[in-house]
Amino acid sequence: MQRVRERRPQEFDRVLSSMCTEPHPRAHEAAVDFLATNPGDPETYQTVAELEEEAVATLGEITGLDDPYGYIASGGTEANIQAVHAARNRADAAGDAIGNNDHNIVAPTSVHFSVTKATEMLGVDLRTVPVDDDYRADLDAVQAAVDDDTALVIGVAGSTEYGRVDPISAMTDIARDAGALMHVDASWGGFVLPFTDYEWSFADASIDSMAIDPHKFGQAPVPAGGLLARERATVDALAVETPYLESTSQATLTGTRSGAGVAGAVAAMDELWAAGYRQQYREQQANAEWLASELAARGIDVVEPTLPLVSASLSPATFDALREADWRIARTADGDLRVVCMPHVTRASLKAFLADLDRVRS
Ligand code: 0PR
Repeated sequence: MQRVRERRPQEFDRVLSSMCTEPHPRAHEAAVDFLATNPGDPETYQTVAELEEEAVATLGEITGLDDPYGYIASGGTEANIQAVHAARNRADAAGDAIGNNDHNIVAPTSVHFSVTKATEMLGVDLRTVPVDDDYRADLDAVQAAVDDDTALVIGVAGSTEYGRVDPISAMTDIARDAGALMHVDASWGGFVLPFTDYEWSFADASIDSMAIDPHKFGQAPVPAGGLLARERATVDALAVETPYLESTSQATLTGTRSGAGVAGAVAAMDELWAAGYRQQYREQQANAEWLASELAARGIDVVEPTLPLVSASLSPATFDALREADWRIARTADGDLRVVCMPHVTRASLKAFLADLDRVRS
């Protein structure tokens, strides 16, 4: 049997729903080269371990952090889980002294569902607060939700459904006043936000940790997420001893993990940081604005794309007809169409999409 050889992976030309993209060719090559390496065993696979340190250093540069701690995770899910995990462990350690281990975390309803996974696994209470009319965390609601038992506040910098950036600085102030840590989920937005005026980074606010995924806008192959921390204590709070490895401790959630993601991330960032990513941001932001104006010109309600992501209302029948025409499109929880302008999305494919939209609506 040749079950794989007979098949080709899906083309990207009709994929408008994905937050992953085709890896940069150099990243692809690097991933193949390092496929059999395991950064989970850094004393055996020393080259990939060095590359991981370099990846974290470059992610620090991108996010405004001089001496970053952290590692290349399997994705935004793992980075978010570990941010909650570290905050819980740090709060536990502080709480032990006063006999209180009853923690909560506060995040807007727009937060990615990986945070639900984290709080379920870690036994902490998730307090979600509403977003405002522009889909950003409502600050009064954040303020009202935090208390002495809040271990972590999470803000999203580039939200999954509408590409919104929460008011990170103000949320960080609220977290600080409550004695909580602050985490920013820039899993999707992290490689475009450096080219915008948003306040989102370690340089903009005294945030403690961040998720930023090379395998999304970073053009690295899956699996390559990033967990970054300002203080060593955050990563130390995750570390377990590794008695039979030559290294002494491990802070990752996974054990054996792919060196392909690590090497691919470094290769992509070497090629693209900063000029290539800037160019990609400009093109995709222009594509998103163009698509939004074309949809609006057809009388369709559109949410303004503040990052390269367009949401618009389409009837279920139109949506289904476009799926039938092989467009890979997704919906928000409210049923809006969601088009993510990732690097593989070209103006030509958006034109073809609009032509099909006009056909199915007529
Ligand atoms: N944080 C944010 C803001 C995200 O948008 C996502 C993923 C995550 C965290 C979790 O990241 P990982 O999936 O890397 O663990 N958001 C999309 C989603 O889950 C990702 C996606 C990727 C969707 C590829 C579709 C797709 O084809 O919906």
